[in-house]
Amino acid sequence: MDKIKDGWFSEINALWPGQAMSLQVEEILFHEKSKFQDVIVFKSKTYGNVLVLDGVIQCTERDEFSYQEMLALIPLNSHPKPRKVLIIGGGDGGILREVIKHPDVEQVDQCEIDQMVIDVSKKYLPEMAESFSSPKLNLLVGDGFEFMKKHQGQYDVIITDSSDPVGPASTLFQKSYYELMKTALKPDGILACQGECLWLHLELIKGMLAFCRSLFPVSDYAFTTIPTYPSGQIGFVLCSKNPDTMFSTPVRELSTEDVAQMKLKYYNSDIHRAAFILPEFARKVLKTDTVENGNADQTHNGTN
Ligand code: SPD
Repeated sequence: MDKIKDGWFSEINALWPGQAMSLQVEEILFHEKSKFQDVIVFKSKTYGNVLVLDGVIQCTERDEFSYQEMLALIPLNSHPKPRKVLIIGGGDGGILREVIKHPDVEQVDQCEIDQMVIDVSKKYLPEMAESFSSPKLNLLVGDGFEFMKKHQGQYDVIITDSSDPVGPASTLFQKSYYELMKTALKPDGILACQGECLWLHLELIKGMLAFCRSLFPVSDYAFTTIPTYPSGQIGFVLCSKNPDTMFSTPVRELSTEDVAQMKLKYYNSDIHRAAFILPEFARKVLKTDTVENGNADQTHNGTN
């Protein structure tokens, strides 16, 4: 609770030294330690209810849609027929809510390690957690590594909605985790993972894309803007086992009617394409191995 002082929550963390996002607190709704982490939900003055894990903002009711729509729909709309999807993490339910909207999705397996995150989200973040009742969902509370070891070659799309690379989540940013996801995907499967911030973690992202290139024929990085994540920006690492995947060109274009019917507030097909266009300081570092085919300079690596 030392993160809340004089009615303000401040997100102070060594991952973003010298800066902190602060939100004015109206009421603390929940605070307990689970088996895995410190869990806080507070009502903020201007961002609705806020979920905080180990002192780090995971989502606010006001801006969560930016992250959840983009992390779910960029990979789904890059796959020609995403029938079976696995979500690792994502205990607030927001990614699931967006995945369920895709008309081709028939089954979603979700593996979240912390039951407390699911429970507080159902109670305090009901609009994010609304799809936990979906008949398409098979929800498992447990370890994602163990789950994938037992479910090899099964998924069209795997989405990892993790917290930051400190403590237990740090393994989700390592090569061995991507190797495991590769084995859990079908031969033409796609993965998308929380991929951190260009302004703060460029070297980490560079390292991740380097091992992705050694594992997958196609890999790329896209980003979204979101006021309550550090530096207002967060990205996604995307990999495909199918050498024909072009992440920056959605295979499923959404009409204005589709966007309205799916109740999307951030994602549309134009912003899907735009999400891959990087500022020069990042492009120089991340887009090293380019294809000259008129599309965004996504990496095609010659691996399989
Ligand atoms: N710096 C915070 C990154 C959090 C990413 N995961 C958020 C979970 C939302 N479903």
